[in-house]
Amino acid sequence: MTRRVAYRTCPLCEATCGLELHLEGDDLVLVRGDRDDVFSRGFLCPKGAALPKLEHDPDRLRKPVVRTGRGADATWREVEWDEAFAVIAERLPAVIDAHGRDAVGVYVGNPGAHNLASLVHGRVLLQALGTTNVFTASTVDQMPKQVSAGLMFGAPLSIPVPDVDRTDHLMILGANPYESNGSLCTAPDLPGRLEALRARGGRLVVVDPRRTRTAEHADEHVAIRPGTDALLLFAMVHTLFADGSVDLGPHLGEWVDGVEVVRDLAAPFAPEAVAPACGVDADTIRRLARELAAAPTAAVYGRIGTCTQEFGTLASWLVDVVNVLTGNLDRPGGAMFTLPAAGSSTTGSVPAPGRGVRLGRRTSRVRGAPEAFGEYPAACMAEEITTPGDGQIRAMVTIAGNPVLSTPDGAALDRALAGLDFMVSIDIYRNETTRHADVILPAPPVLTKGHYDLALYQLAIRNVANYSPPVREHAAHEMAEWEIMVRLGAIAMGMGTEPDVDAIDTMITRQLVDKAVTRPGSNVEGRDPEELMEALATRRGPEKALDAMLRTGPYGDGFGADPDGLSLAVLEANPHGVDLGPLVPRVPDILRTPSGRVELAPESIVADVARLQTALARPARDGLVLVGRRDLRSNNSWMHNVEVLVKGKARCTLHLHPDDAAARGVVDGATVRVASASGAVDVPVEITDTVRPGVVSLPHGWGHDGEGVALGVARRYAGVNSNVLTPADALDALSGNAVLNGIAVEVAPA
Ligand SMILES: Nc1nc2c(c(=O)[nH]1)N[C@H]1C(S)=C(S)[C@@H](COP(=O)(O)OP(=O)(O)OC[C@H]3O[C@@H](n4cnc5c(=O)[nH]c(N)nc54)[C@H](O)[C@@H]3O)O[C@H]1N2
Ligand SMILES: Nc1nc2c(c(=O)[nH]1)N[C@H]1C(S)=C(S)[C@@H](COP(=O)(O)OP(=O)(O)OC[C@H]3O[C@@H](n4cnc5c(=O)[nH]c(N)nc54)[C@H](O)[C@@H]3O)O[C@H]1N2
Ligand code: SF4
Ligand SMILES: [Mo]
Repeated sequence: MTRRVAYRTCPLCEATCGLELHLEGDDLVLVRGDRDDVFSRGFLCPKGAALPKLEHDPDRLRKPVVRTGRGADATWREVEWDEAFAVIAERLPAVIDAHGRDAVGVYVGNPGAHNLASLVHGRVLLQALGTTNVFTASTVDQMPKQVSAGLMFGAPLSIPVPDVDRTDHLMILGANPYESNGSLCTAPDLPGRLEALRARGGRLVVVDPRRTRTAEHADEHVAIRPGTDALLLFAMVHTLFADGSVDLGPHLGEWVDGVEVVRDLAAPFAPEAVAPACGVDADTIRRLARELAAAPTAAVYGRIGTCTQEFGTLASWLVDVVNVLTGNLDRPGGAMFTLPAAGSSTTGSVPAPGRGVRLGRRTSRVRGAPEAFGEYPAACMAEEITTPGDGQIRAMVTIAGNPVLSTPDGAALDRALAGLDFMVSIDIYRNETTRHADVILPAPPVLTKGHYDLALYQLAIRNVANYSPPVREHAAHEMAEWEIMVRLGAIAMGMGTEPDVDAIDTMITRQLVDKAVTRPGSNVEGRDPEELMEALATRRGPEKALDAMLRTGPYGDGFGADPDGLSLAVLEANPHGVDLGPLVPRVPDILRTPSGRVELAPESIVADVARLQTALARPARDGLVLVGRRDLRSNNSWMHNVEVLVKGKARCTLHLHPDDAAARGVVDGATVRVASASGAVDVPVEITDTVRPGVVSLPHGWGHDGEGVALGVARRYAGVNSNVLTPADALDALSGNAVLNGIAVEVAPA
């Protein structure tokens, strides 16, 4: 059979690597890194290379399935799409009619952020469902950063990224890009870029309770106590003020409000005051601050470890406070804002001020947790399902998510889902979560999807644009994911099972076009929307909307206004991507705060500092705390059914320091019981001094041996669900983000 080659961006993690796909007919047989990719230059990790195995996985759902019976009596039946939608149309609107729209809850998982269909049409599905009970993986992930960025800069995705390729000094807290390949910092081959930073004489400092591979490749590793990053960063701020070395730089100085407030807030957090809590001595803290201030350019970057903890928003905020105070925000080599080609809310030419962000417009029914950007904490899901009363969730829609393994108190959520009146999932597997669904609608294989990283290119360390067309057509039994979403939305709107899919699709793009022609200063301001829609008439689905976004975006062709500008056609002609250059300063244009300035001391954040002070005063607790970890060959909960990635040494083990092991009489390889306030798991132990004493580490996303889980390979490497140990009541107050790291646990021989 003839071989052909196609290019596409890897959809599996945030690194957006270019893949060279080798196909025999429509069959994917080999994946290589695309050496001509403008961003990734041939980089590839084992997950990308395993894409053929994922596409061919016999356990993948190929047709919709409908469940009858529950638990041990459940049976699953493959059905045609018509029948699947008929079942949904019979049961979902019935829940809405009887109990109102809030009786339907939605959970959107991580792959949704890597999926153009979900980013464009998923929003329409949420609108169609019309529920306030929206949950996503964001509140077990980056919500604190979105809150701090929203309050400081005026929009939740105005998140500064470290200018890794040009910086002289990088301080990383709570991220391990040697395993994760980076997050909120889109940078293919981030490890290689860190090595290049050191090779050109730069300095890399890693703050992590574990000596990770990233820490091993750094100039310095600071083994902090979990959950204390806000204290450490505050002490660095304190030092900068005490030294008189605060210098915002001429580029930024006049655009920042609140510097004095921050100075006063930092007063109680002297290095000596925080050192015992952080487990980092005062001299080290002072030196870390001074090195940052002295470096020609520097950036501080915090990720999962700084977000999914008790003071997630404060730590996320302080990361950027330090960037500002050292003069490194918004300048080359510092922490900068991307100018993406499409999909940004801050690339219009209307300058600041803006409306800013408002948080806590509603509170959750059961515990009164505030919403953030339209979502309630994922940690509230189980109680909203099980607590009777008005507004109780009685049906769930899950899209590309596995919250039973990825959100707090997974065991409670598992039980809650089992008691729903109705559940529908869009997924590719019947796993720990989707086994509770009455209907699972299978997303089609990657090869059928067009791909553009609408979300991740907003956080890239270079301005890039790369579109991958579908590699093959849908087979007869496959349905585009955007069409699945449109159909599901139509059913929720009471439009039945035969909606006019193209009319709904066209409406989505029409809304974008209408906005663009009325946006002052846009490259199509005042144009006739009909004319623009005509130019998009040959496109369908997410591509139609994407083309509109690209053409009206900051590099766009403005539908003829700039013949050299970007459009989807230009990206189609450049299969290795288009490099739009290094990051450029964006202050003040990017600012959308009501003041039109950088808010260094937003009110709600200032108010939260009292909570941190209380923590500083509380006596140190003896005993162990649990943190997570990631592995290069794994991807949250869902790539464990690919044998080449899971085989070998067991991955789901508890890392325990030799001193802590000796104190408990635990030997390497023994099974221990790890118990927290919310539950217990039995897991094999790996004794290692890569964790600091007092800290144990267990990866999340495992525990695949449940009843009804149709993952043949993963079942053999089941592991345990670490989120059984995550209490659902521990949240970062401002963002509603779950505290997944720094959990008090006890470990004893099982
Ligand atoms: N303890 C602890 N818990 C954590 C974390 C941690 O560090 N520690 N990390 C958190 C983080 S950062 C995240 S992002 C979350 C992830 O939380 P989730 O998003 O809930 O979990 P995933 O494992 O990413 O599940 C992805 C689901 O999408 C399905 N899927 C894959 N491809 C597609 C597709 O193309 N279409 C559709 N429709 N479905 C698809 C998979 O089968 C799987 O069911 O976990 C969080 N949980
Ligand atoms: N191979 C692989 N790649 C992935 C994923 C995956 O599951 N596997 N998941 C993807 C997703 S959804 C995301 S969000 C990103 C996450 O990307 P990263 O943020 O790089 O995630 P981790 O590798 O979990 O690194 C977090 C680090 O924080 C440390 N840590 C824990 N608690 C604390 C603390 O209190 N303070 C400090 N300073 N550090 C702490 C942990 O020891 C860990 O090394 O990775 C993405 N890429
Ligand atoms: S690093 Fe991420 S984007 Fe790159 S090949 Fe691996 S999984 Fe895909
Ligand atoms: Mo994530």
